[in-house]
Amino acid sequence: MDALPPSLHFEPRGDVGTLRLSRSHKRNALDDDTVAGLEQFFSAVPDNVKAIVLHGEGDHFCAGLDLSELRERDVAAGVFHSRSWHRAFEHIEFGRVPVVAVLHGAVVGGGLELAAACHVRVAERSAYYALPEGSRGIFLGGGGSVRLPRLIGTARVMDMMLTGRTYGADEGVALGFSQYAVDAGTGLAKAIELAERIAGNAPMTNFAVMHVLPHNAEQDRASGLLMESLMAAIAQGDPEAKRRLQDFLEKRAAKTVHR
Ligand code: 1HE
Repeated sequence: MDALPPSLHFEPRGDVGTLRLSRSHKRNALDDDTVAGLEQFFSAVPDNVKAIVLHGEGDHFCAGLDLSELRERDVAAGVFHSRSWHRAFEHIEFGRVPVVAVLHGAVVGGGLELAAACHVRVAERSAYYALPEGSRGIFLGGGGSVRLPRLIGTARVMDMMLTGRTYGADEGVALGFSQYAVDAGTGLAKAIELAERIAGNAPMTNFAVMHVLPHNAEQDRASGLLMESLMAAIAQGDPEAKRRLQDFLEKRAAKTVHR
């Protein structure tokens, strides 16, 4: 793996890897180097890593776009800048392995766009969500206008951007910002536990979940159903699926129960 910028810190932990936004003096605001580092990392996740946990150093997950870099940019540079975020975040959403984000403190602007590109979100109770773009005179640029309405609904995104409304961690679970809310200081451990579960799945199943579900949410019904049949056949034809089915039929596998 090529060297990452100092604002990103990767730590392998067996099947799971953690990637930390390490720019807490700027509240993990995303500057160009960090966005390029995210693209570089997620386009070449180390082969032995099966799930990633993304978290932020300090008191905040991410304060969004580094506003100090915005001053110098003209219109054309603005388009290319936004496209660079799109490339990086597409590598997260449609990469090789699922990504679990740990959210705490500010999850705002581009920080919320980054969180939305991840597959599972664990929010500590300090987490809050905001889209201050409206008040800063700018717009979403990291895919948020596409991903966020699908996550929390167009009307809610409009309200957040037009009126500056914010949401907290607990209501965030009910509204779709995150799938989990946990106590302060426990988010990383919870995310690692979830990532280890994810890493234990057959890789083809994780691939199918990450790639087919979002596409099927967007394409027409007939194409979606056909895609599902093709993916189901590919997944079940994999030797890993055969082994797991055999384990169940010979009573070596865990039962599916509700705890
Ligand atoms: C920053 C940034 C940033 C902090 N760009 N430098 N995002 C926002 O509009 C959120 C802006 N940030 C804040 O509202 C606050 O910083 C926080 C609520 C997140 C945290 O407050 P606090 O009191 O802990 O920290 P602070 O004193 O405000 O900031 C500490 C330092 O980080 C300070 O720099 P310093 O050199 O004076 O120490 C801040 O200037 C710096 N900092 N946030 C640059 N965002 C692809 S389009 C996406 C569009 C967007 O993301 S718009 C939303 C931008």
